[in-house]
Amino acid sequence: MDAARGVIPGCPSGGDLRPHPAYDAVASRLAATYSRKATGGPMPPSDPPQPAPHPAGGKLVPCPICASTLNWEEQDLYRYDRVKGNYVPLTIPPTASPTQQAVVRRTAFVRCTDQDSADPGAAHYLPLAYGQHGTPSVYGFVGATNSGKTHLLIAMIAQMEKHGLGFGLSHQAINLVGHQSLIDEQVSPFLNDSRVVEHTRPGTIGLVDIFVVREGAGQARPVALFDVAGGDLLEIESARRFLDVADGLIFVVNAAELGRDELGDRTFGTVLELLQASGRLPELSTAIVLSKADLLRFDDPIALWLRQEDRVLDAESSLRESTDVYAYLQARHALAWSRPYRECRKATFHVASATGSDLVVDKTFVRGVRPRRVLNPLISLMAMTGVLTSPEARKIGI
Ligand SMILES: Nc1nc2c(ncn2[C@@H]2O[C@H](COP(=O)(O)OP(=O)(O)O)[C@@H](O)[C@H]2O)c(=O)[nH]1
Ligand SMILES: [Mg+2]
Ligand SMILES: [Zn+2]
Repeated sequence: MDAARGVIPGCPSGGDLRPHPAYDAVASRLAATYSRKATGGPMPPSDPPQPAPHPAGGKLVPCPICASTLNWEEQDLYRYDRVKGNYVPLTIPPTASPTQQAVVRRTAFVRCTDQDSADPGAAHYLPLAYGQHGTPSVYGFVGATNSGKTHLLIAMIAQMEKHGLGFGLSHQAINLVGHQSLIDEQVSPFLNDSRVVEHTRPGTIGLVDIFVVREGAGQARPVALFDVAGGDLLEIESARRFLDVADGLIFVVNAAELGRDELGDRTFGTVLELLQASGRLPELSTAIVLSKADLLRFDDPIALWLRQEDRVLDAESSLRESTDVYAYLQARHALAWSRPYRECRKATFHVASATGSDLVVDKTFVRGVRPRRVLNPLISLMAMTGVLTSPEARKIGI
């Protein structure tokens, strides 16, 4: 093996649990996690949390876009008018039958006025279903521009659409209009025609899609996925507001950047410092994803993990993968990239490739697109943030 490429001689991988310094670090954190659990410390509650009831009745739901609190039962309803390309007030005729009302309400939106915007008319719209289930979970992707956030997110949605989440989990998109255009304009060209996904507009924190996820016959929980543009996060007010409502973050480590800068990705530091300042770090869970791992396909143990199954919820395998990725980052002098693991409440490390290959000609991946292991980070994050509540899910995260 080639030490110059950062391959770890004898690095533990797969089923081979040989002692490695990194194991001490992760194993002691795991032990602490278990003892916290045993002593009733701050672990996920046994029942999914419920949205706060409003003192005067109704249900309070934080808006994932601007962090203001909405009383869900008092909202006027809107619908998206395709012809006008805008949202218009929705009136349900009083003569409509309960079934007709339910059908109309499935595509209804509530309006949230952007209090902090300079434009007094600025507003955004959330699907009515967002506030009608258990407490929503809000996840965002963090990483420098070009780290692979958008491709990872689109590959996740593609795999969810194609294969589902697996092991008895069901999911359903709740912003039907937005979901369909996401599929038509981004997911399908990426998966079917191997097209490169367009860059996120700089300076935006974009809500990409919202699903409700249900474990067996359990309560449905909304999960909102945000693509956070990299770069000058400190400059973007919406980034700060987003961090006030986020429950989980997917930190994207760009495999192509390892070894170039020992200080790691500045975006990670910026986000962690903002969270530190607002006192939110101890509440947050994180999945740290070594993305574009196809570029490391000659490096054990990354190649080995890249070949493993996706859509797996297995605490032991998750710990082994976390340990291997941590050890790999250490060997590549890239431990700065593992900072979210040191500072957040719970973390997992993952190996993933959104595209499966790297050669791009004329905005097309010429060897085709084959996402590898993109859903495990999302599944782990759902486990760590209490969306999944099975005994195995509760053991995920170090
Ligand atoms: N080899 C490889 N390249 C990727 C992968 N994902 C993204 N890329 C490349 O990295 C570039 C930036 O990805 P993008 O998702 O736009 O990054 P973002 O700025 O963090 O959203 C893309 O144009 C792709 O060419 C991957 O899984 N493997
Ligand atoms: Mg992007
Ligand atoms: Zn809002």
